[in-house]
Amino acid sequence: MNNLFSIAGQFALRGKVIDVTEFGKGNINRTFLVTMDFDGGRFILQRINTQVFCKPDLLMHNMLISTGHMTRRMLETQLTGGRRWEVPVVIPTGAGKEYLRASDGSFWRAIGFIDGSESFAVINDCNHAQEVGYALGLFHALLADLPPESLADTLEGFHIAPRYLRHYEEVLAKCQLASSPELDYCIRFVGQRRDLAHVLEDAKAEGRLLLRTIHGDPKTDNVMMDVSTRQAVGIVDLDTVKPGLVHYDIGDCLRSACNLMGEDTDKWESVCFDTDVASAVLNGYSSVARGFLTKNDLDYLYDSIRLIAFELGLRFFTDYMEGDVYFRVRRPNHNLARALIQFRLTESIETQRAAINSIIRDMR
Ligand code: GN1
Ligand code: MG
Repeated sequence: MNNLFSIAGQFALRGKVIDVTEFGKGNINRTFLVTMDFDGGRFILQRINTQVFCKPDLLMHNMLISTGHMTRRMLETQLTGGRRWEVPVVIPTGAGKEYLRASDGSFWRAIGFIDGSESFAVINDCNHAQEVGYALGLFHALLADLPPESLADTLEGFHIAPRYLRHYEEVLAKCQLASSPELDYCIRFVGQRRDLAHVLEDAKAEGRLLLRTIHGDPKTDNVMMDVSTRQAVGIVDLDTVKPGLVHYDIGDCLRSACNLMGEDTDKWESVCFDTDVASAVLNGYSSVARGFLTKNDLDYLYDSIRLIAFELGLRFFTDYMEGDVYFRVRRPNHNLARALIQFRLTESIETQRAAINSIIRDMR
């Protein structure tokens, strides 16, 4: 704890650190809320997981480029329509660096806390869903003219589903786990959907879908909501901002928002995809970003919703079989339980294909 105080103190530009508490439920990095001894003095301190992000300086490079671009675009355009919108701010160390490498080699960075805001792992109501969609749409709109090549690839293979499938097959071939009904269900589940993994990458290779600047992880937890107006005021967690398909983002946002039982429920068999929430999210998204979605983009939306839920299940399941080397687990078999939830969600998406396509048709 002393160590955390001293690390936080190296970022604080004025005042004294009075509290450091673990914050949020991140599966990769460790996040802390730091409180200072003056009114409103709070910021976010993060220890970057360098096993996952092996070039953390690239992460900060992307963050500075993307936040700088968004801030300029907000000033130059009317995209926010006068609404409150906050772009995360990198807080430098006292020595003027955007990150800190501690003596034990750990990598730390600080980001301003968006005052008067909070976020939720599960959607509260349709207004919340609409706002989550709006936040992602505004994020895409603000970055629409940033050439994706100006950003580094901070996490090679991220959201490239065929790579996850290949890795899964290698891990499965070596897996020594004893058979169980859940394990067998997951193996069968993946086996029946091998073709699905290629859908977006094939469309990308054929030039039907184009690379853009994406968020990479727009789950509902990452959309900050103003505590009094109940409007979205920012989107945080910019570590996976990089070139990609907006489909990864839209699929990820929907697989998160439309699962009202959350990513961690113990009743995985009851998980379902809520189409009213999907409609509200896509409505909010379209209100700011409909303009840059092409016909091809819309043609692949259903596939992306199905794929990203499946892909996350596959990533959790592979990690379970590999011995929890990627996602932080909080209990035994946690990654298996997480995988079952995403697979069940995928099935629910499949059975509601017509309803989801009808929502997408309304966007045309
Ligand atoms: C991870 O650590 P966190 O919660 O921001 C993961 C996302 C998953 C998410 C599922 C870099 O994000 O891809 O969708 O868990 N991030 C990375 O909760 O792998
Ligand atoms: Mg994240």
